Amino acid sequence: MSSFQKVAEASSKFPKPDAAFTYGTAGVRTLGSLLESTVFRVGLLAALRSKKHGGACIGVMITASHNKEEDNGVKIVEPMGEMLDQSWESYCTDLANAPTDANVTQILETIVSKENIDLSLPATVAYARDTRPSGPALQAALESGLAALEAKPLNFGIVTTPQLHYFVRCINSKNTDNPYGEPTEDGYYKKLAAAFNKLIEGRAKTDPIHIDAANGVGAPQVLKLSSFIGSDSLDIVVHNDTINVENKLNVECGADYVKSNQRSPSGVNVQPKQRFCSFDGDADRILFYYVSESTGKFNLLDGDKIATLAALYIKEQITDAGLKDLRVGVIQTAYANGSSTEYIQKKLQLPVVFTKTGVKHLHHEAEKWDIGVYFEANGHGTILFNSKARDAFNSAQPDTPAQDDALSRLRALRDLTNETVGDAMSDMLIVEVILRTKGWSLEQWNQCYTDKANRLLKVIVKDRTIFKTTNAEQTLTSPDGLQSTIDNLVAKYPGSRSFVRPSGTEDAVRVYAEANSTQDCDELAYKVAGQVFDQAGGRGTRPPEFL
Ligand code: 16G
Ligand code: MG
Repeated sequence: MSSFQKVAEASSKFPKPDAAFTYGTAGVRTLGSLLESTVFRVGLLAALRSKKHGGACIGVMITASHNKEEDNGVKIVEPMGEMLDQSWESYCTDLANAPTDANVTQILETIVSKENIDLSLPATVAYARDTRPSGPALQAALESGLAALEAKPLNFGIVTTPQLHYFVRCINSKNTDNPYGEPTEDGYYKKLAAAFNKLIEGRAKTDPIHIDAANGVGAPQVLKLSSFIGSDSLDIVVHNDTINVENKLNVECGADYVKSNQRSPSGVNVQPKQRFCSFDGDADRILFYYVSESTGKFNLLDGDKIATLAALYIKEQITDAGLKDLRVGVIQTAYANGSSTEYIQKKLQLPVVFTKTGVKHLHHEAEKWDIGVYFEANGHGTILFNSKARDAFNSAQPDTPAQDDALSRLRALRDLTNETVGDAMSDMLIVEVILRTKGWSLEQWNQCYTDKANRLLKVIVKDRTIFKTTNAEQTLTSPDGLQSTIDNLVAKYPGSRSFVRPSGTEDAVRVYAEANSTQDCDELAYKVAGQVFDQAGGRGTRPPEFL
């Protein structure tokens, strides 16, 4: 007789639809209407994960981020706020795809025995969702999963993804030497607001910051944050803030739209001198932009620009604080613009490490540094401070008042940062602090370096799993011969780069190219895409030969 009899009964209320699920780069993501059984089962797995961690609180976030409103998704958060350990991702995939209730309980039993889980331990799971219409039903399914394994449910309602990550870390660090904060929404706003107000002390107030909130959860949350900061310190104007009307979320707006289309979102009219940023649907990504006064041209400041700005500021602060032996590293992916890498290495004299695409890879690399700054070009990123950095900020003995000030700024910077995961609200304030400190407009910030021309194309092939990469996804090891074709093409365009990788989120192969001119870049991108199409069984229309 299974020890999971109650689970089997509860599971029968959430039959698996005829669909296949994968725990991918950012959890399971598909049409919200298909996800009830999966989210129920994620509840079961989260309960086991909590027991595996000796009863520590685990997080579950229900969101599909920048994807369309009908989609939804679910992901699990580890006790210190990180993404689910990769070794458990396949358990989630297996559970989600189990055809029958009996299969579900069998898989649970396998996990329990393989992972040596003591079922008598308590379990606690904190959860939240974004504004999607399918959210309430999925939340109910999750709660049934938690109840079936008697896990204690902590419902945080409708919040941003990074807020949920933050709450989980606060809960688990509460009684440690290094408590992260109060695990409440107000606690989050208070911590960020206090750190922000400390860092801008004595600086002149700037023009308002305009936010395109993608008609998502970031809209109400950033307004709450703003009320804690106070209008004496910062004016925030929120656009695309319609969260209660269907078919608005992420439609022609939000960070993903702005990055993919290289244009401002609909619903706003960006005027010269105005400072704009876009969040994505769950507010874990941010990008800035402005329109040139002289040319009227749209200019995007992406994750690479945020990483370089943050690295510049940190380098200055640790120098001013006399903490020169802290190791600061910047983590990027192959999508980082080559000019940003060059700026960090040559101008800032800081090391750059490349990882595979996906936040978890960057995050883990950043953990290896005393201060690790990581950002994907798409606007997802944060800064991590290890215990050596924290101790230095807290207990280094300053020789001068200037060093003392720099140390207190570093402490406040750490408080302003959501170290669990990229956070649009926190990142927005970090950027604001640095720009104010330097007295820079977005245009002045943009002048730090000039992006190389770049293009991202998508090719649909028969089987994208034949694409295997190494060297942080920059070199193909399969299909045979394709990499040398790419190398030969790249050699024809000075200062260029191109790489090909299978997408982790859709059935496509991505082709990236950059070069010194737009013409070279487009030519290279389309030529590489054509070769991918020819050599790997392209489907649909062959990419055009550019020119
Ligand atoms: C996911 C990742 C993002 C990555 C993107 C790549 C998280 C939270 N999100 O959205 O970091 O840039 O996938 O997508 O990890 P791709 O594999 O389809 O190019
Ligand atoms: Mg997101």
